[in-house]
Amino acid sequence: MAMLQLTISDMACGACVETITKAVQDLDATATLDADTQTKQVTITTTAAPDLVKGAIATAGYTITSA
Ligand SMILES: [Cu+2]
Repeated sequence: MAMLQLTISDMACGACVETITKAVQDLDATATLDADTQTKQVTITTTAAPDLVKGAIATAGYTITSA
């Protein structure tokens, strides 16, 4: 298990969190996300490789500004 802490600047609301969660869980169904739309911080616990997770989030249309 790896824990990733990312800042996703355009994660604005619950629907964004759902989209990001789905993108990550497509890679690893057991992944968990803890997201705060105020601070734009997301903590992801997953067995998937960090680069794949970041790629999936970018493909879903979101911008990672800090990793
Ligand atoms: Cu949104």
